[in-house]
Amino acid sequence: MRIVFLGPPGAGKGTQSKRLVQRLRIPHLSTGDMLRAARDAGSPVGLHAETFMAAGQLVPDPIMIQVISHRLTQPDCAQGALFDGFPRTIGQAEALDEFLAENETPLDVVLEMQVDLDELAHRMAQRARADDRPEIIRQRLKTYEERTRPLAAYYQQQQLLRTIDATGTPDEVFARIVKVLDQINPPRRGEG
Ligand code: B4P
Repeated sequence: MRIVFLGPPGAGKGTQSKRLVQRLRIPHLSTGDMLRAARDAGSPVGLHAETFMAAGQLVPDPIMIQVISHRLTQPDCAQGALFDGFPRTIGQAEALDEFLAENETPLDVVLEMQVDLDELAHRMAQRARADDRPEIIRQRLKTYEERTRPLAAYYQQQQLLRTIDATGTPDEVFARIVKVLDQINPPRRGEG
């Protein structure tokens, strides 16, 4: 399967992705993790990206498209992938559609995680990552509203969008995700 996780910062995309890739046995493509790894390795792309991440802004599309396209050409992505935090702009979504169409590997579903603002702020404050300071959190939420929220309509139009109530415990959220995925792709006997 090819799945996109959409949702504001702190919605639990990373948390749920880690669980889901274990169940589905597909690679976890977290652009946030890729950028942090590149930054920690001191690569030019990573150091450039850090200036945007630290300010709560999106890393420019050309960099992100290059990063994800490179990753998608690796053999483990042939059977499927979980996109966690990509795409985040219409430009990224169009580039992904183009890449997947060329390879005849379309998306199966886009899961939009919904959580209210107070809960998001609370979750991120507890995590205490460098970009989780209150003023940066506000900027990241603003960036999400302006640049990423429009993707819900984009994927709705393609009839790929499913919304997930992402409040409650991680177990509760995961159960809702599995239920939606089982409706799309019913488990074979013996699985589950
Ligand atoms: P990401 O790493 O994608 O981070 P995120 O959106 O903040 O987090 P996520 O939703 O995964 O939340 P998590 O599960 O960790 O991006 C970081 C930055 O990288 C971006 O701001 C941007 O600058 C850059 N970037 C990444 N991709 C990009 C792209 N495509 N284009 C441009 N720029 C890009 O959960 C958060 C916290 O909540 C955790 O502490 C977790 O334990 C907790 N939590 C999760 N689920 C919970 C639950 N059900 N109940 C209680 N707590 C919960």
